[in-house]
Amino acid sequence: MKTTTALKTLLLKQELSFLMESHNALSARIAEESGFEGLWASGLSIAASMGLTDRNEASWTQILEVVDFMTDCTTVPVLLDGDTGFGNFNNVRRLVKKLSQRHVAGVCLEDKLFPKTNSFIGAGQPLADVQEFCGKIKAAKDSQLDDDFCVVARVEALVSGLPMEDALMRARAYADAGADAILIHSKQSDGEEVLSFCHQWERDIPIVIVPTKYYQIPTDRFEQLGVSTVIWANHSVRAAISAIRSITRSIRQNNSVAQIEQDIATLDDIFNLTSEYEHQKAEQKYLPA
Ligand code: SPV
Ligand code: MG
Repeated sequence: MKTTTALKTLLLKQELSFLMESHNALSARIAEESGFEGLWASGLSIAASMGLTDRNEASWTQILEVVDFMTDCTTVPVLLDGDTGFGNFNNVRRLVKKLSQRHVAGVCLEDKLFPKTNSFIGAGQPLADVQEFCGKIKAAKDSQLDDDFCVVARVEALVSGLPMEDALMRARAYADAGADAILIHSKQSDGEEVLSFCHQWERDIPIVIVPTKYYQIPTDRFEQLGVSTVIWANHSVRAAISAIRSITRSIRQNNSVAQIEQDIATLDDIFNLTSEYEHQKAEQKYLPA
């Protein structure tokens, strides 16, 4: 199955689907190996792994390069966090064309302004004009090279402190503009506003959520309310930071690696993850004996 079709199937199926954050090829490969059926190429996590803020400091072609390595070494679909589309409708057209060419299965576009700021920073952030954002969604849909490429429209109204009616109005407008799914985002830790949004959502198109702050709500509750897809948005890069910090500190304190050898991946693990052994077989096949 094409990865675009696989992502569309994940979004449309009755049961809850899960996308795991990946920020480079290695984390993508590990997420697939762990059984995830789809990946979230997180803007925050890719930027963090470059040592940059989540404010569009990295250019869109630098992001494209990272996501290209991710799709190259996996078979599951990748949904790219496309932020605000890196400009206006025209930048969106170019982005979607290049993503389609690189076998990225879909893009998520959020209704904020370029350069964006992470949703968990500061108070309310200015939102895009509804009609202008609808134009971006239409431009994205008109530019996809594959019929099943998915455009997820992300509603930031609740994050910006606007009332539920605004969030619903925006989501309906984005659905009308052709979005394949709506991502409703929230930074509240009790998850109530997302539950309430789902309760009031009357359209057929799928809802995607990112329970980074309201992680204590059992996923069953979202499934009961008809949520389609849950994104675990930053847990791979956060795991990497914790593990790297702990091991690095231990090496520094002990001037030795003996005490941590059992706690880290083996070299063989690296060779497996990077298909080293396949290369050895290929040498036998293609190099003169
Ligand atoms: C990301 O992973 O970059 C996201 C999700 O956009 S969040 O950080 O929650 O805004
Ligand atoms: Mg992001």
